[in-house]
Amino acid sequence: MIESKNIFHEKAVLIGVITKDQDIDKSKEYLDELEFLTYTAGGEVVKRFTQKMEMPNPKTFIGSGKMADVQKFIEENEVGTAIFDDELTPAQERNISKILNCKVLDRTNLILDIFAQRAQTSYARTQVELAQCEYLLPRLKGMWTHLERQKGGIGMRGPGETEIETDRRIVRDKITLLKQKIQKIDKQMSVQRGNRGKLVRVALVGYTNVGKSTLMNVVSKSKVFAENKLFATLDTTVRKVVVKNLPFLMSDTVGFIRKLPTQLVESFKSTLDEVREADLLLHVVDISHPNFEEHIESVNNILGEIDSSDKPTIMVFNKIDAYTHEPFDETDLIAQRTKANYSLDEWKKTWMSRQDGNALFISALNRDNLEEFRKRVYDEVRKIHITRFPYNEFLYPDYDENMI
Ligand SMILES: Nc1nc2c(ncn2[C@@H]2O[C@H](COP(=O)(O)OP(=O)(O)OP(=O)(O)O)[C@@H](O)[C@H]2O)c(=O)[nH]1
Ligand SMILES: [Mg+2]
Repeated sequence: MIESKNIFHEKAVLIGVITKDQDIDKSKEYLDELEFLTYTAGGEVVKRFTQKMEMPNPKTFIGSGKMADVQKFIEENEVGTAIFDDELTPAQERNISKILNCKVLDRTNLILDIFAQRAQTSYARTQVELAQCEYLLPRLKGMWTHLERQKGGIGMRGPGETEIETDRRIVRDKITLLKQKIQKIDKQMSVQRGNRGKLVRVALVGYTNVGKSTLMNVVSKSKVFAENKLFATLDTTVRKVVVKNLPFLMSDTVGFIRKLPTQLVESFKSTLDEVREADLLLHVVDISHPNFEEHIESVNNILGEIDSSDKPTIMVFNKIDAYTHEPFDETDLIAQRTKANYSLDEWKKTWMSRQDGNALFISALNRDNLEEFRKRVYDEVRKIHITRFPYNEFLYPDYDENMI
């Protein structure tokens, strides 16, 4: 299953809906992200289709007229893949495949596929494979239920059902096997973590592509893979960092995304142990992204899912070099001032007061304001450190900028 490397060699179209809860702007932002995901998976988006509707059509997600447009475009332009922004039910996927006669994927498929492509270590691969199996299993069940309904429960012992039952058993067995494998590695990793002693543990967390690995590299002088694609990092890297003479551990891990498939959060729980067991979180945000506030919310939701909401956290707003805003025209009597008009200073004020001072504004790329970053992290780590090593406090005198 994991071999599904580079399923894309072809052109793709994106399909999304505009609903009551998802206006035109939101829909555009979501499709932008879906396009970035497609690009990360190796595909090329040639057209986007959107439709205004109360709620998605239960049979085909979009209406039949729009579907005919999509079908025509796909045929005329030899498009191989249609990608829907929301999770499709097994029935929708089947119906749409029949009409479009091409590969039909949803957001979850796409994310799972990127994870499969990017998994480097056997541990990451095992976790992704588990997520893929978990995703597949209810879908096989869906197919079976569908058959049962169609045939009214009579004559169900036919080859169709047996095949699906066998498939389900194979997938279930595989899930058991993968879980055992993960458990074994977990034990080894937990021993490794135990061996690290009582050093304070700091975890970088945040939405995907915000610059966590770049910051890790700058701070710890290590070489963690960073690039402008989604989910560059799938494993957790831990480095010992010393600021002045205070040592602590810093970890960089997988980035989060809106609607991260639950199967992935589940199976990546062990990779996320580093976050769960951290003493301090550095929540990195890409302030140059128009949707950064929504990203913060998604990250906070996932932190909640892994019981890490209440940890001490510093908000680290990165990419200040790339932040742009539309200056507000005071002479325009009709226009309303919006957040898009905020200057960097206004965001600083807003977040400093919201976070009780626990916010930093930096550029990891240009190394702007890294001194303040180091100082803030040092102060927080030191507070925790001296509770663990109370007799060694004299070893860690107050921060002195000249000594870094
Ligand atoms: N302009 C600008 N770009 C940055 C900055 N920091 C990182 N980047 C770029 O943002 C992209 C993503 O950086 P990564 O460090 O890979 O991001 P990440 O958060 O580790 O991403 P995932 O591992 O995919 O979750 C890269 O192209 C970086 O060069 C910054 O301060 N300013
Ligand atoms: Mg990374």
